[in-house]
Amino acid sequence: MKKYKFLSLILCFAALLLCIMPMASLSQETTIEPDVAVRACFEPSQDTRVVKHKLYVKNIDTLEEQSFSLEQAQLFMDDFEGYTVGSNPINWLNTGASNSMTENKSLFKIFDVGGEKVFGTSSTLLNIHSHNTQWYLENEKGVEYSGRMMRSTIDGGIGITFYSHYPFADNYYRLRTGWAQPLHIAPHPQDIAKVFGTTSSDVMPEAGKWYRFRVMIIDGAGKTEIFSKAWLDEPHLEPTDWQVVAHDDTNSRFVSGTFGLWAGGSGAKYWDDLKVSRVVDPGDSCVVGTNAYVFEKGFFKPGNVYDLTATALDAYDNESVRSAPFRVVVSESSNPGNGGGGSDPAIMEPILPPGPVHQVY
Ligand SMILES: [Ca+2]
Repeated sequence: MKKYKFLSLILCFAALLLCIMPMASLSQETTIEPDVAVRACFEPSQDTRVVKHKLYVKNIDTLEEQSFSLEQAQLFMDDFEGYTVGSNPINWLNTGASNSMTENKSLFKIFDVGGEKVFGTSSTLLNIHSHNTQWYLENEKGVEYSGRMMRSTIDGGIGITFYSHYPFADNYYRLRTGWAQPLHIAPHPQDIAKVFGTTSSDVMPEAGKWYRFRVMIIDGAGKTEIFSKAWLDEPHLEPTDWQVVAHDDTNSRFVSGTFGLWAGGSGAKYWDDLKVSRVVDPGDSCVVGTNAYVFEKGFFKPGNVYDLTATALDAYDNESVRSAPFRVVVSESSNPGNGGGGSDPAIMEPILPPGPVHQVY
């Protein structure tokens, strides 16, 4: 990471203009209801590590400033609360022991753990899996797989799979802990899939405690990059830094697949709050649709003037240079925060012409 920052600095001094890439520009939506949405547009960048956008909104009248990180586009989310205990959630395929690709419905099911519905297994068979059959991720610049997991004994092996080719082929990347190992990336099978870099964390999940995890997979230039972190569930805070910073730059690297669960050995293993999101694609010039910033109702006050600036964040949450401000005024006549039931769209009018890094749509 330090090396990367240093390299960026060198490049910045060498080419002052280029160093603000991805240059951010802002555009406006005029008919999003009930809240205002702003689209952020970025110049395509060579830096595929740009994964998140951030918007700063400054009220020119009060000088109050707030920032918003762009929500990633959610593809899948299940907290399993909608299922009955003992049932199989839809779109999940359970497969048998020893990395079998044959279905075995009984291995994974819904459990009640502490009053919450979770997905899990009480089987102690080795190398069993459940795979999501709804999503086969491909042609994605980046995706993030998050959730939480817990094992009932320290001897149990528990993990999650991603870019998995089940049930067609027995290969995938995996974040797992097992036996006396901390959470680490264990690609499978080892003679095909290889990862390099910092492939292990120092997090050794304790028995009976939930651990949150985030895994981000980026399709970089000639390599699949894998970032991950895990931490004790609330009230513990998410660590700032990625614990795993790994990559696979072999010719057989995986760039597509589904996501799932892996387990083996003693005790029960549980998963919950599984979510897969699309990481903001830096190759797209604009962030649209579900990627738009949506503000709380009443956030923008009628008649007030705002400066919007955007920036991009890399995988380490380092910000690029902010864009020049894009000034808007919220119309007096159409205020999203006036309690009108959200029927009136907010109108944000640009009062400055677009500058060199601005594009107004
Ligand atoms: Ca749940």
